[in-house]
Amino acid sequence: MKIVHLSDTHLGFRAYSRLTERGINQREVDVRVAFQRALRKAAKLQPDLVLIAGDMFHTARPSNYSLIRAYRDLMDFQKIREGRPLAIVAGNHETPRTTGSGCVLSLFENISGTRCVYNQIDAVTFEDIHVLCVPSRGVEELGTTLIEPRPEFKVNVLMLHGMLEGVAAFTESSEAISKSQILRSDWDYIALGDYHIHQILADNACYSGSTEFTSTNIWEERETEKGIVEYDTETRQILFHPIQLARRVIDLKPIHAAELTLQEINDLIAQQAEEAGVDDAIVRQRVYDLRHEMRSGLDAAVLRDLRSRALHYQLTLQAYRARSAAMAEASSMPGEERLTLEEEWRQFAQGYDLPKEFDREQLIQQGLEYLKSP
Ligand SMILES: [Mn+2]
Repeated sequence: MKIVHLSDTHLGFRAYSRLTERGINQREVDVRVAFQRALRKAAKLQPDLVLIAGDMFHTARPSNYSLIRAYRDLMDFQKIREGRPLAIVAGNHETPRTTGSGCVLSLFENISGTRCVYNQIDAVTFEDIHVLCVPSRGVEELGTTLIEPRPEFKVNVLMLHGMLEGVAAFTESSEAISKSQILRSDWDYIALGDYHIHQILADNACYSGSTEFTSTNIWEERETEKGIVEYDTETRQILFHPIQLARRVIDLKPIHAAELTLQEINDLIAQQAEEAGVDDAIVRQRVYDLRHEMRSGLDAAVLRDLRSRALHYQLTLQAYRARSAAMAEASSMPGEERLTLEEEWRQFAQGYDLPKEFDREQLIQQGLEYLKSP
């Protein structure tokens, strides 16, 4: 039997300030395009079962733009598939804080062949297929629930939205889900969601990863591909299919400014951007060890031009600090890259739960202004 597994499409995600001609946030359109491409690829593979492992939506109350299009896209998808099984679990992003307010996913159960699980651990069945679903809200029940295949079904699938222990460095061991409870070879397949980087955990288990760059720190996943997973329960083979993204995410080489003149720094900023080609891309340029008095000498015209051409051009400045030799050595160790205050603020603000009427990018810029002022 053939399964297609996708996850973390984050429909309704918004970032940066650029709007389309119709006034929709450009990134909100980008994630929708990625969703469509993922579904198109999935339909071509003609799977018997499709799994969406959580965070289909970025928020519990997505905009009408994203909600209506997601509904249409899945209607079309299921029409092409003639109503073959589609199971969706809720991730943390689309789960409302209280159960009483209902979940947006319940709407999608009106589409033929579609079953959604959002409140608790629950199984959905399609004839001889059994899909045990653990939505985000069900994770805390794991300790008291038996998670195992049901032999009376021909195919047994486990779908879970949550972080398993050891998957990412930032997972607190107290919050992580025990691997031994979830990863068992007697499942025909284990579809995981929540972690945005595609990761294979066993021959029958993986995170498909997100379909666009939507996490709080997109820079840590910039080298990875986005896509969907195809799985064959007979051969137990995981096959990753990348999807083409709407725009590039470019992390330019950091400029180490301590020994450079202002002219050299400005030239490097312009030159690196030119070589990479920043038009319509999401770009970060880090400048390390910049002396305070040089800040105001950065070429405003060049930066203005880059900011207007890129979808987002982020200049991250780290102030020069006189360091002891030991500290300098420690900070140049590979893998150890401290965030600047600006980066930390940006990360925090990207993930912060904001009331709808606030423009996140404006808030971030405002915060950055405050950090700049003496
Ligand atoms: Mn997610």
